[in-house]
Amino acid sequence: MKAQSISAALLAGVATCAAESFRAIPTLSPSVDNGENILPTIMNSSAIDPQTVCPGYKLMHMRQTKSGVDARLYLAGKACNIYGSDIDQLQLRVQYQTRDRLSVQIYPANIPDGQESWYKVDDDQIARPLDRMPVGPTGSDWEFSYVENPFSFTIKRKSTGDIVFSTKDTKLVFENQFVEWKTSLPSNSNIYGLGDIISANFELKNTNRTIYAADIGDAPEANLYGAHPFYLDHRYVKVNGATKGYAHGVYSRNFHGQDILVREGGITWRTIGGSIDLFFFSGPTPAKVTQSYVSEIGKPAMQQYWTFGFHQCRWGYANISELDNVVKSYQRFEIPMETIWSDIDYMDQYRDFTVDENTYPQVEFKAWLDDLHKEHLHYIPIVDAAIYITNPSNSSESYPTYDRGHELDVFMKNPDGSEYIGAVWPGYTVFPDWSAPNVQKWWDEEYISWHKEVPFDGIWLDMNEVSSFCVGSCGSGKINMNPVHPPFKLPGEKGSVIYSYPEGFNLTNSTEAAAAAAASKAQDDANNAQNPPSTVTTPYYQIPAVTPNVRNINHPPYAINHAQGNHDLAVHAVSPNATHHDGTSDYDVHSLWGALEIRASFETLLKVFPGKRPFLLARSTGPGSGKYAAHWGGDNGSTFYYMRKSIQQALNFGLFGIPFFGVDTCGFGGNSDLELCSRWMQLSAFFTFYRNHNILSANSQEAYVWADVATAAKTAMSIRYSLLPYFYTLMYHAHKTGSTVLRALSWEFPDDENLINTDSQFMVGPGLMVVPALDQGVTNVTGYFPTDGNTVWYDWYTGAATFSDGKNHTVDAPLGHIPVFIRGGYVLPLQKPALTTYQARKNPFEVIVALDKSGKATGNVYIDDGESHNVKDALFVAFRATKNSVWFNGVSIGNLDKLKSYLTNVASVYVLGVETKPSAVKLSGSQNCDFEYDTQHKKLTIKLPSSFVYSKGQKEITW
Ligand code: MIG
Repeated sequence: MKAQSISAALLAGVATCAAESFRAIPTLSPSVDNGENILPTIMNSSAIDPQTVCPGYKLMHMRQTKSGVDARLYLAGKACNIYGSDIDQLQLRVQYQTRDRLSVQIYPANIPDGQESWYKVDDDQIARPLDRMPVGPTGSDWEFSYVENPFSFTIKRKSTGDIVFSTKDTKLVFENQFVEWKTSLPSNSNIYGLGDIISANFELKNTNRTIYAADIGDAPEANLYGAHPFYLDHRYVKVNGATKGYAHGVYSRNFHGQDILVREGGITWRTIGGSIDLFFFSGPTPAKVTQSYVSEIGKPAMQQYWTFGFHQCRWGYANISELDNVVKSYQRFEIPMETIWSDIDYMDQYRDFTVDENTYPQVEFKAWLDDLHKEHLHYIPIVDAAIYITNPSNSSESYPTYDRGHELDVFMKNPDGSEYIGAVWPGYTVFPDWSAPNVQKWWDEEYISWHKEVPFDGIWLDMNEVSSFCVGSCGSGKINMNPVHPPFKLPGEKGSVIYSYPEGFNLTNSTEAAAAAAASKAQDDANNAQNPPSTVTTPYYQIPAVTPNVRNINHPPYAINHAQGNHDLAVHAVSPNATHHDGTSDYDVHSLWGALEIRASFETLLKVFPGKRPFLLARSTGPGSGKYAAHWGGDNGSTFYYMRKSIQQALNFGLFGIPFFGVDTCGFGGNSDLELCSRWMQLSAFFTFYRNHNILSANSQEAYVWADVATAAKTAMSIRYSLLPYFYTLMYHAHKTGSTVLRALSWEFPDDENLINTDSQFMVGPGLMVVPALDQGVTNVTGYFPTDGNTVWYDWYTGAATFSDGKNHTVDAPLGHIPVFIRGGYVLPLQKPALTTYQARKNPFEVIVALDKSGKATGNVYIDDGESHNVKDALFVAFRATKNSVWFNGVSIGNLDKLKSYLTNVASVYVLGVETKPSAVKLSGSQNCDFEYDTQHKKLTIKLPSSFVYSKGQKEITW
């Protein structure tokens, strides 16, 4: 069947489909997701400071090893048993692993059988940087020193004499449910990272960073979906009167729930388990720090070329004809749209690996997807972490995905060995256990067979914190009730209608804003009348006292500042006592569920698409997840605030090794509006992952909904699609070296102290700077134009040199215009844009050569087939420019004939910063080229003959 006829038929059917058949299913009471109301220890003024009562440790028996030193630490006095039971004897292991990497590890010397996971991270699950070729103390840039009693240690960078980390004059506290160490920071230290958190400032000062994977909307300062206990410390010192920046990185390989208290003078690290497993990366540039860190945790996956196209998603595309209408509308308005996504709407009653036969009938859907693929467009559906559990008493019900998984014994358990049953969208659910022996087989088979019915191109992994809408195994003994409705209203349901708008909506749309405000108040009043707001505001739950050598994993004695559900770890997540096949409790590995699902899913997609790069987008991530997946910033809101924060999120995930990153453009929660969506469609066009996504029932926000947004989006997209070869090449470098793609200005200009907190503008690679307008109602924006002495910033739109003085300047930014600057010294590879990446790759290439003050520039372009997992054929062309020439130097692997269709001609070279009109432009010293010179903007445009293509070997153009 043809798409045309299908969609016509469906369009005719829309009216009847809209009146959804009502299923009478019981709704879970909101109380199922209530935990205890706990006072986090850091907010408890009567909580005892372990430093005042604990004895610390005494170092003995130090001995040299091949890579460093080993020693024993003995409890130096009476156990304090403050938030757990003190461990008597610890092992200290120091390894000078490479010149720039030092490891300091402290863990119990005698770990009883079955308790390994209490203290150590499984190296197979999360890669541990190893001392493959230890350099020893003399070959290292680091120096480890210590005090015996009470034990403390200090880490110094030899080349700078800088003390980067010291526990001096503090006590180490090491208990079975609590580890505390304190380090001092000098006043010139600037800390970044420690996520997944959105914070007031890019640079972290006086802030509490809690790490515990949570299904929680993007609340500021809250512990969000992933666990990334890594920070970059960037310090500025005066050397001979000039300011110099030195950076190092610290990775604390601990994934237990934890509070990291960052203060002016130091950091207090408190975790509710695990051990001390620290790695120091000496930089000294920020770029080198991230490369070293990311190379150890796992370098980012190379992405397929099409994934750089624009993605459209929303929660609430109710049927195939709605999807079809979105695709067609983008085409009609000639706005590039590469990939259409499905949220949970397509599923049969929210069950993974199904389609709803009423709204997404499988045969028609497959035909529609086949037609989509013929147009070189793509499709990505969501897959939720939780698996519906078949109701055994309903003989008409069939959910083989669960039945097969149950048969293969792949789900998480209760401590008594029964299946752990929580609740998510479909009702009572079970959860895959990534340590179950058969789990990969089951997961593979579900996808392989489903892909035959629903030919998707990538997978979106949601809810993998892992989220559950009730406390504990709430479905145990109740699955005869399945399916059940979640214990809350869906967005758009009565009482949960969305009335919010971006900041300033009342200024731009006053009548609508007033009506929305009134409706919102009426809804709140009605809700309050029905369910008076609870009066319990103070925490009531008293954590039981420590029982020696017994762990309380449901309510650990130290309460981390977990932002979800009154701080109870069991709320809106699988509970701490859920148990895995390898014997671990959720308590010990909670924050790694997402990372493990990501890894398993990557293996699966390699089987679904043999030889091709898997595309995965995941919500909960950990160190190394970038090796397999992309990430989005989670449930932001449709506000200018979240648009601004998206830059900080992108930069942080760059530090965490997940450079393929984007946020829900135009905003997820709440209604968007013309102004915000226009700004945001333009801003996100410069992120690696570019997707518009919206919550169920909020006003539509596709780029064509407002004429002005359509125009703004097209403008920014034509720049993005021109830059696809540049983006793709940057991703290639990230994949090969662990480098970042979106960059903080401070990483590119590491000696400029003015950039400490700059996350309102950013770099794409080394050669492009974006200075977006981020506030409502503005028509200009003030940006900082850093310089390294040789820097020239060229306006993207005119090619003219602009400010290059290391100062703030205000530039025009009327709605529909995003200020973008090219950095002199860099060569950017481009290609003429098109409506799809497939078409764009058929267009001629172009090159921008942006000269710096000394008349130089370098850059490169990487070209392959855009999809192979193991690349066999590829071309890499390096560019090197001087005042009056540019050289192309190509090197290749494999057979370039296979890349022929991608090696279109290089049509033009634009040279920026050419002071005077040249008399001639020559190819290889002889052949004359056409050229134009723009005197006003000092821009030379060289037209190359149509035979000019990227190739192996050298080519030279002179002027
Ligand atoms: O609890 O699938 O972050 O992108 O639209 C909500 C519905 C579940 C959360 C994801 C969001 C997605 C939504 N999901």
